[in-house]
Amino acid sequence: MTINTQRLQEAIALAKSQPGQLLIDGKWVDALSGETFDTTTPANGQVIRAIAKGGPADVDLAVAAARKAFEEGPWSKFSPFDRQAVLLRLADLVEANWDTIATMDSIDLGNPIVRTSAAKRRSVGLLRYYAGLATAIHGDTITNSFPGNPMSYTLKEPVGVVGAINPWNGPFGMSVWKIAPALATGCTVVLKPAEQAPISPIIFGQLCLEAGVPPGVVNIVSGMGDAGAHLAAHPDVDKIAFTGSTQVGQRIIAASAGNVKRVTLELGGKSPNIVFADADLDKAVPAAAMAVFLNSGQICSAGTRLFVENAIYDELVEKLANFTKALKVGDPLDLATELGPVVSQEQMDRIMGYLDLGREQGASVAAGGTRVKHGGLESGYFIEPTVFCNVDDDMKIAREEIFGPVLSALRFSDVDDVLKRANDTNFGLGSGVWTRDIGRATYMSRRLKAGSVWINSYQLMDPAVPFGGYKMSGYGRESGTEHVEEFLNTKSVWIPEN
Ligand code: TXE
Repeated sequence: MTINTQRLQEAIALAKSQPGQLLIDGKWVDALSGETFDTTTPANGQVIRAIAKGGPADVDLAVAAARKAFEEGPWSKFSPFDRQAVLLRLADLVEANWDTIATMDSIDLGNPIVRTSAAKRRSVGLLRYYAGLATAIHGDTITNSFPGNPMSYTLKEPVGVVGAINPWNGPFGMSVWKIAPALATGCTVVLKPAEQAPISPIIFGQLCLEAGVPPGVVNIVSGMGDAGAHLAAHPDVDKIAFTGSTQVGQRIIAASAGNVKRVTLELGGKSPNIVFADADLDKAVPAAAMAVFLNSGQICSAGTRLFVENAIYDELVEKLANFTKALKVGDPLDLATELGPVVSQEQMDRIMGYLDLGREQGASVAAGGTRVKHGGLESGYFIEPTVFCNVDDDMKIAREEIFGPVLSALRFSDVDDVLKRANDTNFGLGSGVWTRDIGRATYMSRRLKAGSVWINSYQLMDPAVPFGGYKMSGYGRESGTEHVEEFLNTKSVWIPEN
């Protein structure tokens, strides 16, 4: 499946007609340095457009605007119902502009258009869900033990200025996921999108303005890691919401210590997906494959360690390999494409390194295993979806996050043994269990050390259901009412009767 260059040029022209500057205090501005960086499409490495390269000085301006909007601006006078109305308008605008957003994420990130189009439901759903929560925030009246029972109650107050730092694997959706709860609670935001896929987050900034978000409430500073680091260390930022690598997450914790910021972290994973012999294999095989190959494996909760019960191991691996070989890899803008390229040359090289390592350490390749070097895809960052079998727990491909379309199939024969092995990782984001035995499903779900357990399913996510990690996959929860709490302070008020 070759790249349709005319369609790509049309999409690039559309990208060039979108804003590409920094959004600070309600205005589009160049970086103070005047510098820009090029964002490219992983479909063939072509430059899409130049984007303003914000640095620490621009972050300072954005944080000052966010502080002013939080303390003095009209935002602090918006009632919860006003904020709800803004979020609902924003949801309508996002819905109306979805074709552009989907096209931008498909060329900037490489995610197939079928998937970026389907992601509308999630982004619009998130905005409407947080709009609902904006008017549902409340404290409690609490009975206490003092004589005379003075009144004691809690108030919920926005934490203040939020620094949101995002990765590239869900450029638009993750921008919504960080900004919508901040707006629902009355916080103001400085977003630092990922340098690999900055176009659609900037479009979200434009839509915020159109929806009536006041100047300074949402600021967007595209740029490199130094802009993120400055935000994380900034003394006037009250909270950092970060999604990305565990290594950068650790740096953010250190940087945030200066003013003891609130921090939420959604980091890497090496999630186990466990298939018992009694599972419905017709459902388990495609789901287990797509638990890894969705977004070319660039999903933090990808079920990359597939544990298969001994009795069905050979059968399942064969079915999985056949399913994988039939997946259509190609042009992200083609409706028939199921897997696009990975995001960058850097990520491709990293993944190719793991493919070599898997072979060197003794794993066998049941499907894929190489870069796609034919059919007009040679200049893009395409990697065949890959199934490794005969993988041992100690191999690097079974221990480290690859963040590419690479699945490792491991054998097991005992429930408690597989539980121990599944939990033998520093990560704890997702997990899956495939069985028809409800007792076993319950047993497993209670013992898996992960923030999500999917039974006879994988990767289900909803605005109302919390998502987050155990262990080095991070802390804090996104989605659900718990997410809103991450943006609130609780104040206790005491009032004696006299
Ligand atoms: O992530 P980074 P990268 C994992 C995945 C991937 C690896 C590297 O394994 O292969 O991380 O990806 C900003 N202070 N995940 O390099 O570096 C950076 O500019 C503050 C898992 O893209 O963590 C970008 O905006 N910010 C993951 C964001 O942090 C800094 C998603 C993420 O970049 C910074 C992505 C610093 N010192 C990668 N340095 C997931 N959990 O979904 C960089 N940044």
